[in-house]
Amino acid sequence: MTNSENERNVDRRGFLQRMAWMGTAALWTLATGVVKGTHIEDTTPALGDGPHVVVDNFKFAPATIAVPIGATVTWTNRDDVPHNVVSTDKKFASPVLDTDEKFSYTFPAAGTFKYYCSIHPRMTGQVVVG
Ligand SMILES: [Cu+2]
Repeated sequence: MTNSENERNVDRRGFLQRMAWMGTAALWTLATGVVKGTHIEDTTPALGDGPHVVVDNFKFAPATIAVPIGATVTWTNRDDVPHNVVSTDKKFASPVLDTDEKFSYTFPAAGTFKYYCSIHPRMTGQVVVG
């Protein structure tokens, strides 16, 4: 083995060691990400705090929700098709919510606030505030 061949081999070993280290680092990052993801799911209540309406199977559930003045209602689309939440009186309107996306609106005054899904107008619900 000549001197220069020996140097090349050393170089290659160093390269392989760096690659192995990078692979370990990448795996560690992935593992940490998975742990973090699990951690968030474990500590966050499935439906969040406050009054909640779930959109599932082309229905708002509950269809009527009663909340105190100042409450923030959160809608979550648990359906596998997009829906939205649009106030009949144009008081609020969500963007189109894909699966698991949320929309929140705070109701500052008493009243009955009807809403529907403009994509599927037969989907209706109401928030009774007061
Ligand atoms: Cu819909």
